[in-house]
Amino acid sequence: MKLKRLFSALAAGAALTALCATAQAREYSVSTVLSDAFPWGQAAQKWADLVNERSEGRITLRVYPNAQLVAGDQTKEFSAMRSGLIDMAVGSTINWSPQVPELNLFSLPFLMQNDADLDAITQGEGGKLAFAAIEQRGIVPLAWGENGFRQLSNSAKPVRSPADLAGLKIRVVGSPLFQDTFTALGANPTQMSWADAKPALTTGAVDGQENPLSVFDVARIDQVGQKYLTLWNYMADPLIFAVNQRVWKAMPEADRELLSQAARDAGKWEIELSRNAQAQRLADIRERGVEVIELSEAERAAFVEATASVQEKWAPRIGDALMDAARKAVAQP
Ligand code: X2X
Repeated sequence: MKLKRLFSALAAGAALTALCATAQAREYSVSTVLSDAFPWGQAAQKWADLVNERSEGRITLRVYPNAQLVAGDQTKEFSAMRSGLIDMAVGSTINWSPQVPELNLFSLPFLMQNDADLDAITQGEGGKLAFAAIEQRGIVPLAWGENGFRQLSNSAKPVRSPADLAGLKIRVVGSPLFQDTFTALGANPTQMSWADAKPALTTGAVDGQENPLSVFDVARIDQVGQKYLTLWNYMADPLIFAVNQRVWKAMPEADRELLSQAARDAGKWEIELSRNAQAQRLADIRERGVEVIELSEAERAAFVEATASVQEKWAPRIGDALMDAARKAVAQP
């Protein structure tokens, strides 16, 4: 009799545990622009995998690539996350800058020259200020990843100077700063989403585009007539792992910590992965017959000079504190 009671108590206990587990099991949406064929999508998937593993299946992050949760309009991702339409995202500073002007910092032409400059900003005071700006707008930023230094390609000719860009139609992201940069360079910038970019290159509606080597490589941009690739490291867009504030507040503290640590681990993993692949990607791109143009110091300086007005115009929108922190960071030897 006693034993029977014990068994039924145990059974009830097990049922209760199962119920709690189901009650606690949660799924969240994560938006990205690029799929897991690219480092960007892999960053989000890594985050999802780590969270799933560390929560023993209790928390599922479901990744929705190709900006599909905002019908392909990547510059709406931040607003959609803020309104709660999207729970989380791994997003580019470029795409969020229409809503978070401070993030234009990373799009300033020729502010950063290399990975060390980028890290000095994101890992220092600049990174803290950028995260504070995001937080102020109702989103909780957790960690950095990266899309990478953006290089310029076109179908017409080797571009070595601003004069070579004269009149070339260049697809740029739907962020006003890019319009200014390419106008200052004498090109003819056309804003469109990534979803529209490849078709526009295919038909020749535009002559060129700018994206990191990983994107050029994986999306096979060489196959849509982009024969010339200028390595100019004119800017880099970091990725940010982030969560809607209400979703965040509703989570138990332990889950927040789990999610946040997993984001930092996934970001670190993706940054390494992305950087380590650079040399091979460039070799593959050359192998496919793309002419790669490397600039001398003097050639690069001409681009820097031509775009100086863009930094001047945008610095006030980014804010003095962030501009100062970034300028100090890149001045470090
Ligand atoms: O649209 C682009 O060029 C891309 C994929 O790099 C971004 O989303 C910033």
